[in-house]
Amino acid sequence: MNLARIDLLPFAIFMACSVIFAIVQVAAADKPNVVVIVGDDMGYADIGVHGCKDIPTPNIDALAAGGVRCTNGYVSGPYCSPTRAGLLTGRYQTRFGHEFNPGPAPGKVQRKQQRQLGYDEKAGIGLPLSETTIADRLKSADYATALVGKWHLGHADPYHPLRRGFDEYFGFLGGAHSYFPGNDARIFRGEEPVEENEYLTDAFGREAVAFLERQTANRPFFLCLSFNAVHTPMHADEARLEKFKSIRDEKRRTYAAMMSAMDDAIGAVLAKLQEKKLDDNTMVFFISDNGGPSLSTTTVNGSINRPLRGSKRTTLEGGIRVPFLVKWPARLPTGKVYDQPVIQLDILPTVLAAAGIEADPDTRLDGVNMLPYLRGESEGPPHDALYWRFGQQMAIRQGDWKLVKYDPAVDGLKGKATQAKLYNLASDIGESKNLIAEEPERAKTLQATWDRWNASNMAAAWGDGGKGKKAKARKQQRQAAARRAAEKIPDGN
Ligand SMILES: [Ca+2]
Repeated sequence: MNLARIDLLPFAIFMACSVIFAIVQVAAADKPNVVVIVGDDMGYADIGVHGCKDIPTPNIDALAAGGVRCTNGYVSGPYCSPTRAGLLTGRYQTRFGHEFNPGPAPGKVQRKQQRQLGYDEKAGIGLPLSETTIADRLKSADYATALVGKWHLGHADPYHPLRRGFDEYFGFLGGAHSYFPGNDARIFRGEEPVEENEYLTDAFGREAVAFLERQTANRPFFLCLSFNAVHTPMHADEARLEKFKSIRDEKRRTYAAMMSAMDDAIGAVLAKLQEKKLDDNTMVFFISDNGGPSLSTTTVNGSINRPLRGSKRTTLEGGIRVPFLVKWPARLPTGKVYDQPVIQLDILPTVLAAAGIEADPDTRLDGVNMLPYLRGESEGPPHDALYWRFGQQMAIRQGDWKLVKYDPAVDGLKGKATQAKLYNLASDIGESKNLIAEEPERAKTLQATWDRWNASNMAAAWGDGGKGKKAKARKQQRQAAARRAAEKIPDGN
């Protein structure tokens, strides 16, 4: 027997393990950290780098200066919950019935779709459990994951952020929330209701910073900082209101103060990344979940979408084109402006590519990895076309052309949706000159392309996209209102 060989065996095993451990450590250190910051109901015009004059946003502007600003950045819908569903899955939410905001009371007409998606009727509705979130995927790759802020993807237990891939959660489950303490509305840490005494946007900033404080370079992390600012209710603190006393319109003044609070919180997050020397290898995304609401039946907040036309709730540019910034000093250019259309669905595949994570082949992702495009390595547009469906409204953008049926309330009319209209966004960003009579063939082709895409969608699993009668919808609203009152959970849209 070779004694020397036996003696050396444990040492060799130890050395081999050390090498493997070192490789794993290096790989973990190489994986970028990810921070996704979501604003709520922001106007396209309301950041400094988009020309805003009355509301300084130095920290959002710094984010743009340190990375890439996507001027044609979109979200996949004009409402809160659907676009958050798209963000977390990298898939058009219409593929899985999440076309509208989920309410607590699902309607019978959509039960078929709900059964198809595996809903437990007693458990309520939310982001279908058939879907895998970006947090699930990153957690599986050993990321530390946290959500701070608004959820709006289901109140019920199975849909709780802690069961959708997030290790940590601080925030509220509904679509809107008071910014001031004392109204008994629930803020949760994990699953425990907590008493929060700070102005809510400041509290979300504080919690995001505290999460970053606990992170090290040894393990990558994913933080989703999901503000309800600048969604209604219009609540601002006195100090920030004082800062904007020169703005005469009261709603705009309050909006400015709320924007300023969000910008301050973003500044604190960026400063903490820098202080911990984590900023170089941290990807930071910033989007709004939909455009600014200006239509009278939306959550009007004083936002401005100029030069875009339309509002939250419409498939015109004002509802779906949003501030869209990406910063990753280690791998992306700084101060770059990128003009090809991208969409929030791209964030998930971009993050997975950056982290070297393969998406399971069974999942059909709609987003694409933006990195080669933003780095200038791939020419041409990342998408052949982008698509929207929101009830009777629709839109497709292919190149500079857009075919759209939008909410007629924009034109002061009633009804489900306008006739299809054709716009060239390169020459008419404000969608004012309908070219459908001049370009009928182009319109027909765009409609056919949208129809092919739509064939792979399913009917809405809830909301006003079904064939429910008005009385039933009113009953559902009454039930939802009663439940919110009982639980003191404000809801929004
Ligand atoms: Ca929103």
